[in-house]
Amino acid sequence: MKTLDIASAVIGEGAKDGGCKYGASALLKSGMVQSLARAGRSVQTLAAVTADPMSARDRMDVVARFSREHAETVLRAVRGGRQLLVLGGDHSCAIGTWSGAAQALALKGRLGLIWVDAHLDAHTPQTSESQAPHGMPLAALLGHGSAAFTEIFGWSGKLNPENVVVIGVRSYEPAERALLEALGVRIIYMEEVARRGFAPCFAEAKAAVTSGCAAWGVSFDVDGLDPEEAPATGTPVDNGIPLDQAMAALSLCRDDPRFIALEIAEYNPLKDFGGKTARAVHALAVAGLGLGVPVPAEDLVS
Ligand SMILES: [Mn+2]
Repeated sequence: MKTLDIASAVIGEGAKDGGCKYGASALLKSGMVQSLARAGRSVQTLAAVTADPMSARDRMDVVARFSREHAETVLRAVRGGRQLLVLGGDHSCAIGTWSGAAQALALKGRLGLIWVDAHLDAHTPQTSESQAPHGMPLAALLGHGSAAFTEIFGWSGKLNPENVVVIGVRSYEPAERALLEALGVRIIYMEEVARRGFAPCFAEAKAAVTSGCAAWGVSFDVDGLDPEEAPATGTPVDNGIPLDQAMAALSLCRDDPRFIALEIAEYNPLKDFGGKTARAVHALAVAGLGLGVPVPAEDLVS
């Protein structure tokens, strides 16, 4: 079993409400290393990468600079043969995470990605009303949007549309849907998840993102979960994925040597009174990365 590296993506500048900047440190403080160690993993915590607004021109530039540095951290970990847990951070951290993973694989083959989210995160500066970078990472990874986001490591198109599946979607703008449909990305909307269950949808997604790929990962936006169970997130949307179904699905990541990284973004500890959402995030991490029987969320301390 590989060593597990935890990468802290300390960024909130990609969102309107910057509270997610404190997500990674709060999750570590609430015992994430211990939760994973109890689940049988040997864990090492990497030096945090922190977005620095004072050295940047504007919000896009903050995210671009952060993304390049974070991508280098991920590149080193994946090249070193370690598995990764990336703790956000608003979801703009995904630009760096999956650019670094794709760069690490560049000569070995393609990267597949399951994107769990209430939103599509597929805006470009041309389509986004809010101009918030955390609404743009999936488009950027597919090669659309600001060159500062798409051209990390000097090449664009870190993900191929046929190796990306988005699940749990229930709030989006027409332009995002139009872009992803034009590219041929499979989108599993929440109504389909409600009908079929999340785990069967995730299993289908896994088959798609692993087909012909050297490695795969999961980017999990906490807002994909039902806000009854995970209220402390940047942009909650009702009627989301039940936590127990998410845990069952993520357990499909275990024991797959091609599974290189789990990213959990948009956890906002400033809204997490009582630590309920932290417990949900611990449960997701243990479900996806732990060994042995998945631990129920209520048994994880925070
Ligand atoms: Mn998102």
